[in-house]
Amino acid sequence: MLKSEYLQRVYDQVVTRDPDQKEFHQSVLEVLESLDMIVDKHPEYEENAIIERFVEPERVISFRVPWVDDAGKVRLNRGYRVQFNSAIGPYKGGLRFHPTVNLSVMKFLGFEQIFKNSLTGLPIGGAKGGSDFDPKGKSDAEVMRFCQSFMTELYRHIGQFVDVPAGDIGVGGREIGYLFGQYRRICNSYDAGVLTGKGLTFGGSLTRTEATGYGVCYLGQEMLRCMKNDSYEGKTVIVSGSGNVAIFACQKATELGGKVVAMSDSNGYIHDPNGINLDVLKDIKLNRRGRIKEYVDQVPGSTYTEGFRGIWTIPCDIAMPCATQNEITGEIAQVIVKNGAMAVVEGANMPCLPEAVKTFQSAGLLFAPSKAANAGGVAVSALEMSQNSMRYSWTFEEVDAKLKEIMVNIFHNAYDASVECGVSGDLVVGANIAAFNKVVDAMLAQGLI
Ligand code: NDP
Ligand code: 2IT
Repeated sequence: MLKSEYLQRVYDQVVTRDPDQKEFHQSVLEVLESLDMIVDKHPEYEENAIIERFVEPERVISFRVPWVDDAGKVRLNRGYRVQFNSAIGPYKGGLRFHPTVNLSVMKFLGFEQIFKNSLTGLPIGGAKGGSDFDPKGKSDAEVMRFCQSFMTELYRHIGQFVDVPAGDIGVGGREIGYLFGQYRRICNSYDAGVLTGKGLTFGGSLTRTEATGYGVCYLGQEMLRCMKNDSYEGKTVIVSGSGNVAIFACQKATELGGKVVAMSDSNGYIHDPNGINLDVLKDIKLNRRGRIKEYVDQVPGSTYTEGFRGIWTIPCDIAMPCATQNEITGEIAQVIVKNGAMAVVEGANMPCLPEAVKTFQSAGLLFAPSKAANAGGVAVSALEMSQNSMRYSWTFEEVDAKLKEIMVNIFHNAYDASVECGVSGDLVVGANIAAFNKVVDAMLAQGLI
């Protein structure tokens, strides 16, 4: 139960309106629990129906995506774009292609994106999109035809000043290339800033590929430094997942002196007590689109175990879940605590269930929520938009330095907000409040929209 009657009423309405949208309810409740600490001091929120507006997307687009497979059979998927909030800038957020995509998942991700994008300090609103299409096992030609069909509808809803999609699960450089090609063909215009995560030969930014994973570690590093006078040096680290975010989180954690001993995919996990060999991992995942179990064929001393949640039974100092939402349950969190971990840094969006977050926090672990910790990807996306507008490219080192500065600022803004709220070091509350304040200011200043 929330203390504020107003917030409880808004939450009840969210649940009543869309009773099946469990992931969306979860992300809304977490934010309302944070706002519960400050809402009494802000009668203007209720007077202006601010929270009601905040939890209702500005626009939801759902469309059919027909495409032809290699056997000549017509297939059909469902596409979405949830344009959640554009108070501080054009809608911005990734596209996810995965069979689990539905409106609840799109709305939770779009809602989280409003806060994350606000925290970057850059002028970008919140959105998310995607499809229940599964790129796994599809040929390049099938993926291309699907992307072309997807963009044939999406193009009319996006634009560099309107809405700027990027990648997420199942959408990487290959997919963004096909999507951009189709956008350009339909619009007859080289609007590079309409998509981010593009290839380097057609307007992409250096460091975008690495940005989310690097950013997770930069934020983790600042958190360890400021809150425990510590670092990644000599720490045992576990990174779940083995996609874009996980690979570059593993790389940066290793560069910072940590030893990553386990990674996973949706089938199982590998344990390599000597530290993950990144060359082998990258070759399997990035060059061959293979499965993580292939790692053990090439690296003596490593083992593979079926089932992706078992990874958390391995002891570690720093846990970095970088696969997908709701991976870490309350029970798993207790195991992580019992094994002596000191910090959890969320790379995926909402990978820890609420009871897991509470378990970590009450056991005194440092906890960096995804909204803050994985904002580096979208931050460099916004830097890609800047470079596209300037018709200019920064070097890898320049973008990396800006990314680091942004992540350090995000930590301090969230930390300072937690102190102001009287819950010093609770970065969940701090990130929610710091992000919310900026968006609400912009909403109030712009009148009833
Ligand atoms: P990828 O598609 O590159 O990789 C996803 C990884 O997570 C794969 O290892 C995949 O395993 C695993 N995974 C996906 N779904 C499930 C599932 N249902 N159960 C278990 N494992 C699963 O995606 P990203 O690395 O880009 O994204 C990972 C997370 O990071 C997501 O939560 C995403 O929203 C978030 N994120 C991504 C950003 C980006 O810039 N790409 C930015 C900020 C956040 P398998 O191969 O078996 O499916
Ligand atoms: O969840 C995310 O922040 C992303 N998938 C990246 C979004 C973006 O626009 O770069």
